[in-house]
Amino acid sequence: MTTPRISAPSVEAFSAAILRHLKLSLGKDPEHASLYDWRMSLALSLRDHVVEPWFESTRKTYEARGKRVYYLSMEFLIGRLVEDVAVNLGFEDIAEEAITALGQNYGDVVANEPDAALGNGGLGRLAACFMDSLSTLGIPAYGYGIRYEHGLFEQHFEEGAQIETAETWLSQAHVWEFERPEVTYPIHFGGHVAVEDGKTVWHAGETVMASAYDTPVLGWQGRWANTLRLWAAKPTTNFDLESFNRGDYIAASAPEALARTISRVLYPDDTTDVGKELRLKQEYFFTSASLQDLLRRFLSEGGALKDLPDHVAIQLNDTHPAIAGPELVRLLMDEHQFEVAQAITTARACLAYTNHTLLPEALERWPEDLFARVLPRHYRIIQLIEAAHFATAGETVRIFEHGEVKMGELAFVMAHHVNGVSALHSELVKETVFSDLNAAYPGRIINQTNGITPRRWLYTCNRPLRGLINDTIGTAWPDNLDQLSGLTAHVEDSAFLDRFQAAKDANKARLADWLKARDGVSVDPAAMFDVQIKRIHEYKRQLMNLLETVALWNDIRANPNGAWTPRVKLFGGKAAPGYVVAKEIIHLINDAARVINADPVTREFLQIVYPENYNVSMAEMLIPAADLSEQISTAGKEASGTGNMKFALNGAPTIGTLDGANVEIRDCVGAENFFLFGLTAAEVTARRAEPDYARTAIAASPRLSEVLDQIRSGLFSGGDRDRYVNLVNGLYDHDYFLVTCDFDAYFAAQRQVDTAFADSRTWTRMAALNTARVGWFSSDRTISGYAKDIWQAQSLLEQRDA
Ligand code: DL6
Repeated sequence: MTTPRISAPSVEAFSAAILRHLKLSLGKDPEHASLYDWRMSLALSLRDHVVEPWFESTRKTYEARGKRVYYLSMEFLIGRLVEDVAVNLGFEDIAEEAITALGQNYGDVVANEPDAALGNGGLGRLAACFMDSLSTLGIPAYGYGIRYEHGLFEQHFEEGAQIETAETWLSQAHVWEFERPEVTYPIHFGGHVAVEDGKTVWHAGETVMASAYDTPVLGWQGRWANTLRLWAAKPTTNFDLESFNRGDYIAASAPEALARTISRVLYPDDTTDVGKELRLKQEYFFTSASLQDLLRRFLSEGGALKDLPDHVAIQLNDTHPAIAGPELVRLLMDEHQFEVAQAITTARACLAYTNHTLLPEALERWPEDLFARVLPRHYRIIQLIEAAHFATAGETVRIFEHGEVKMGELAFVMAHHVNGVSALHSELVKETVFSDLNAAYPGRIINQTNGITPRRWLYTCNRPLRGLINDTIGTAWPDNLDQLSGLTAHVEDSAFLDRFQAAKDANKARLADWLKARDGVSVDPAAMFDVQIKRIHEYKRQLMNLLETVALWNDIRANPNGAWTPRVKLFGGKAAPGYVVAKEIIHLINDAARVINADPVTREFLQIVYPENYNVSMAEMLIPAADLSEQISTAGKEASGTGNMKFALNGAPTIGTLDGANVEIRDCVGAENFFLFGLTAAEVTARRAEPDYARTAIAASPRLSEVLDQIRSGLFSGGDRDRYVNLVNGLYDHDYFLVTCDFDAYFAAQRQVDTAFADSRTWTRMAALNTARVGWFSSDRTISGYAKDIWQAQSLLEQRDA
């Protein structure tokens, strides 16, 4: 194990630091301090120890003059940081003992921190895991994104239906960030383009300022710290005094309000039409600020722009920052006098693009007229880029088509590498969405299977299992996760399996207590915890899970004395506010839960629990407590998944389809430790071509027919036959995601799960093998792959022990 860089304070010294912050930073004495005050003081005391390694890493980065990675992402789903920082510093015990000595409950203090919910789901959480790994590996990197005033909306249920309210994480001071008022860049929109003295000039119609806020991201054992730089939009003039003096107070504040709109809200949907213009402005806002910033840094170190690709690797997290291509070309041409061809070549040598979805509606396209109005200079530059692309690759693939600008194609053409996020997904990217571009630019598409940081997703969130692993294979695994394979030798050892089971039981008991305390819901920790947590989407098929639950309920009612395996079906996730079908699915789950949970005949065997407002912190509670991981998307639709990796790592076998990274997880854990069902991606395509495939599947399944009839009859909706008519008719008429076709196979696989779970020793062995065999899914491995295959970036850590 490598030694921590940071020397830990004594508990007494750390307690004194907390008290000092309580007094001097919070202005409170211990007698009157609230939980908030204690949490802030703890966070500030931890932060004091982050600054030095952060400075040192920055110093080394400047000295090395090597390559820096710039990760541009609309989303960073960070969650809480107190525990994360304490763990990475190696101070977790000290922090806990100090807070306890001061008369506070550490768990309560930690839980007081709001989640930084600057993302929708997998894509944003991946970005957060990548930041963690970049720091752990000592690769100089900056994350660039938006400092949204309101993160992902808060979800509430009213009579089972999802209601959204604004999230308000910044209503309290965010202690982890440092404001950089001196780091600002103008961001222009609109206006027109003119040629003056042979030079193209953009006369902008509107300008806002991008203002930087930096959060240090500390890696494992404090060896390295990179920076997450988030941009807030500010006006060029803060306040219109003339209007104020006239008594027009609203007009006086208008410039600030208008500018702030740009960084006010995280869009709760990847696919929404609402606010198209604002979203385009958000994307350009943070991308332009980030590129201006990295160019300023490069030039301030005396770099020559022709050498930019040797020093700068820019990764585009999906198409959201795809405007980086034309923006970098614009900066090189308009501000640094590059010729167009040289600008395009230089920009492309810096840029790489990650595709995270094959869903056509999630591949961004902007109406040409909107785009030309908001970004007139870029509109012209994209024409130049398209012309250069035609000259190289012919005109098979256009960037402008049907009156739209296609951002996927733009990102592809302007990237030296394009990567998918699982082996299957990367192949499908080649065969489907980008097949022509793949033919035109062979070798450009590569794969980098996603990963997760084991520091947060096992070490921190699953203390009981951490303890067992430390005792069994030592403590070097958190930054060398392949070492988990050492657990394999112990899966026949009954003492080890007892402890593995005890760890799971402890996590289940913790979840049960939390559900009781937060929602007043009682669950039986002896039952199987069967968990599906993720964004609510038709392709993820929460609906199929619910239909299977109702079918199981019917079977138990028909045979109440059968040997049923008790189950708690746990759901968690938010639906985009404008996604009507997803919201109907949430409503149906909650409606069915009300009826099924009240049934005295089935109560001891089946329960549905759907805690509202799923977020990162809730995932940290649910995943270690899960017995079964639901990864049941329609094959070919889930690009990778990362929840699937977190569950397997925490000893929850998967029931799943051959989709995304499930395929690779199954290869690693072994087919016998994975409950596979359903059509393959190729079979899905073939089945869709069959006439009436859904009606045929429903007619062939008496179980499914019964469930659909029950829903239609109003059984779960208080007699209201209209509530789910669209949802049910949708399955008969256009079941694009093949819920009906996979239903029977899914039901059968669940019964295999029942049987396997009933044999608790065999189940625990299977769970332990899942943990032992998924070390490959560490985001350290993923980032090492990006560094080697895409960025050519090096670690600056002096020495890393094996
Ligand atoms: O790559 C991270 C994550 C994958 O694990 C998920 O499978 C994928 O759905 C998600 N993609 C997105 C982008 N938009 N959509 N839909 O969130 O990326």
